[in-house]
Amino acid sequence: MFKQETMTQKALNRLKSLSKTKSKNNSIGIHKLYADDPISADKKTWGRVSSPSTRRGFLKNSGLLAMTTALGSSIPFAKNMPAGLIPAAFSQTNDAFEIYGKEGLKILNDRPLNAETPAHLLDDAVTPSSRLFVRNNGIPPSMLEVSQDDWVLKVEGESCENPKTYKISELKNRFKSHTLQLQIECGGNGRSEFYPPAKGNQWSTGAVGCPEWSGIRIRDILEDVGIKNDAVYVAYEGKDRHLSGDPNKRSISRGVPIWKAMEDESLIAWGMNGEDLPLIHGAPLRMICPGWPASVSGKWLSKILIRDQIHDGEKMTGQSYRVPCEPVAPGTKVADEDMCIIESMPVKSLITFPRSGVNHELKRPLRIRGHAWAGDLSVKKLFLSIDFGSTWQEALLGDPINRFAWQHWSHDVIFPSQGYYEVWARAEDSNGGSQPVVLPQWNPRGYLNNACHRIAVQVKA
Ligand SMILES: Nc1nc2c(c(=O)[nH]1)N[C@H]1C(S)=C(S)[C@@H](COP(=O)(O)O)O[C@H]1N2
Ligand SMILES: [Mo]
Repeated sequence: MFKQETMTQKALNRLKSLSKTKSKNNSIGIHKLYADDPISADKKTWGRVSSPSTRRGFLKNSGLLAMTTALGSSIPFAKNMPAGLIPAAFSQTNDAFEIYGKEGLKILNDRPLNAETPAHLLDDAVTPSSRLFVRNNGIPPSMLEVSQDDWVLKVEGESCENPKTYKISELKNRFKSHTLQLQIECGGNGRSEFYPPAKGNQWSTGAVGCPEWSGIRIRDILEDVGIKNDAVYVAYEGKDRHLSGDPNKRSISRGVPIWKAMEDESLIAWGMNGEDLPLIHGAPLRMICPGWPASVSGKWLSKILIRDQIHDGEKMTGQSYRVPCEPVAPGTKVADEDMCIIESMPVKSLITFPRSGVNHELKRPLRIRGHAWAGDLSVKKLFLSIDFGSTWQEALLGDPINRFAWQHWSHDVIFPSQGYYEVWARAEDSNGGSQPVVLPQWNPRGYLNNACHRIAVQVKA
């Protein structure tokens, strides 16, 4: 899907000039640029106003790769390709603005690119790559930079006995491969519901997914280099760039305590759903530490650091991916030293069928289904309510296919009359913890919203 196209010399020159043009527009996302004034946006971005025929020629020459570079993210792509090198369709709605290889995602930001999946498109047992959310903090590397043959992974850090550099072929040949279905969820998923609102991507429910990943255990690599006794944390560095374009700044570099990195399901992955990792999801190599905020699952992985202290990389410190150590009133400013790092994500569930807003015939039962997950724990029970939480019915809940895979549930609901109903889903974890029906504890950055998902059903006689 993300196969590189043949590059002609002409296309390479074009790429160079595009990246120059792009830097002039550094401060503004292309989506916004086009929303404001599509015609002049075309001119600013491409240096000319194009006609449909010249555009077609351009696409044939340098293709998706050039668009990737121009947009500073992986290939946002317009569905219908009307006039304009970058179609004026970008200016209209999110529906007209598509990311290459994706289907029906909602774009929240295009610089950096962030897009979430509507709940009804997360219905698959295993999330296909076309439906996995995208969360970038910076500018991903280009297709040219992520070849499997040239890529190296360095392992070093204060608590690393013998720093080493591995080629991908070595990782594949020397260590045992594992394929597991593992859930990742952005720490900010659900942020849009908090009040007072928190800055950042206004995720609703769609920054979660559960694809099948293939790779090796992080533990096997750590043991290969040797871990000193004072090791505390394992962190990643990736090959994406800071939004400013400054090569000395990093967009994100996070990590996990060493025990989490040593778990059976913490992987260095090169594959997703039986194919090579798509560029947008971290090709050619990424970390997966499931059940924790997905920000610990570093994409475009180029370095693993074994640290003798809690990692202090970009977005590890300050207020990033942290919540108040003690509960605070909504709207409170909290000092950095009173913020604690988020570890396991809380219990949560999603209704993936039917889509909210369906009409349903009164005389038939309606089979509702979805998934549930619980960070490092598992889900023990799943309840549905059709009366705003007054009464709850227990759904049929399956076991995870492996630890850290989400669990599927379903239940036949019989509505007592025609009219407007809401179906609410509430999961309970293996420690007896439940999803809140209203909202969990407010926090300044709007993390960890695991409130019940609800859909609307109009029942007709
Ligand atoms: N190198 C790198 N790794 C990264 C990020 C990033 O911006 N750069 N974003 C993180 C965050 S915040 C999330 S939620 C997940 C998103 O993974 P996905 O885009 O494959 O869904 O990747 C994480 N890993
Ligand atoms: Mo995230």
